[in-house]
Amino acid sequence: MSHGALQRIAPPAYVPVDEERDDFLCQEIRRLAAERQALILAHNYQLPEVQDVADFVGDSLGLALEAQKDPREIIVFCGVHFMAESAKILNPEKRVLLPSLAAGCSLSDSITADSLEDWKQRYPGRAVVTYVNSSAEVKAGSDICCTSANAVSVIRSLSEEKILFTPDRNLGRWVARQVPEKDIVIYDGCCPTHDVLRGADVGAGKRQRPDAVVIAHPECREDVLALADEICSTTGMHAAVERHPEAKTFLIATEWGLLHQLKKRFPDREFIVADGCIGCRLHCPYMKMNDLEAVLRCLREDRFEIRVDPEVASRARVALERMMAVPRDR
Ligand code: CIZ
Repeated sequence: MSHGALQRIAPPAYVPVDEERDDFLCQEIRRLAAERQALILAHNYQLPEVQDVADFVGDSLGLALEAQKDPREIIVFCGVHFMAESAKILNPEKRVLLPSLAAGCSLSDSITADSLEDWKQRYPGRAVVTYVNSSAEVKAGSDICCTSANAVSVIRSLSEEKILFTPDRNLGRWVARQVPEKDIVIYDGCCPTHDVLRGADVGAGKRQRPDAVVIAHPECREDVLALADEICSTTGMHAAVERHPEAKTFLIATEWGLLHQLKKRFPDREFIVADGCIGCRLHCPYMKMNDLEAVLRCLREDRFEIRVDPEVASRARVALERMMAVPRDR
């Protein structure tokens, strides 16, 4: 499909919404969640209506921590598979349900336990730092995990100078530039949703709105990051907006679901998806698989339960807990 054709696709944000049906589904979801004492968590990239029905919205680590704090035994995790797995690893005694089992992650799929072992053999003796967008098996084979909110601090916290960073090459390059004292080999994976965006797209947006502040996620390519005023995790983007009290317009280079909370929290500011087509390229199809119908089915039919092999989970937990002891970057 050509770039032009992509721009003509009706952006997902404009799919006509049946408000009456959505209201009914939301009421049913809230009623069943209360009856079953289930906690509903939604990632920042979920559909706006799913974010609105959830008890908490946040990034994957923030949601896993929320699950730890909350006494409820059932967690409905509206996110993608690796996130629900992390929540299960950190909350082994709870039932973690993922509304759509098809909600995977291309970045996470770009590295398997076997391909990690190949890389470790090619680069022996390196500390393995793995982005949380990875399976439980890959986390289990890693020394420490990181998120986009703490990757720089995690790498600085290590005594080893030689690092193997997996699986996101864009995040890895961005981190490596900030920690030049470390020798970092970077695995060749990426998030296709972020990797498709080009500097030229952001440049075009900037020419139309020269006053706009550009906020980009570090999973974006180098040419996008070069044009950004702020580079941060999804949660960090809220603080980034606060750092620009004079700015009225923001170009946001990440999955379009994030704009929902930004618009709610800063109603007097304008947020524009940096792909120039209102989220038709910065659109993660997996994140959008948990629609209201799927969330309701999940509560009604008690599916799909996430299970992690206990031995894998205990090694993955060590890598996650080592990371959690390191503060966020900012
Ligand atoms: O860790 C997360 O939730 C992801 C995928 C990105 C972010 O920046 O929050």
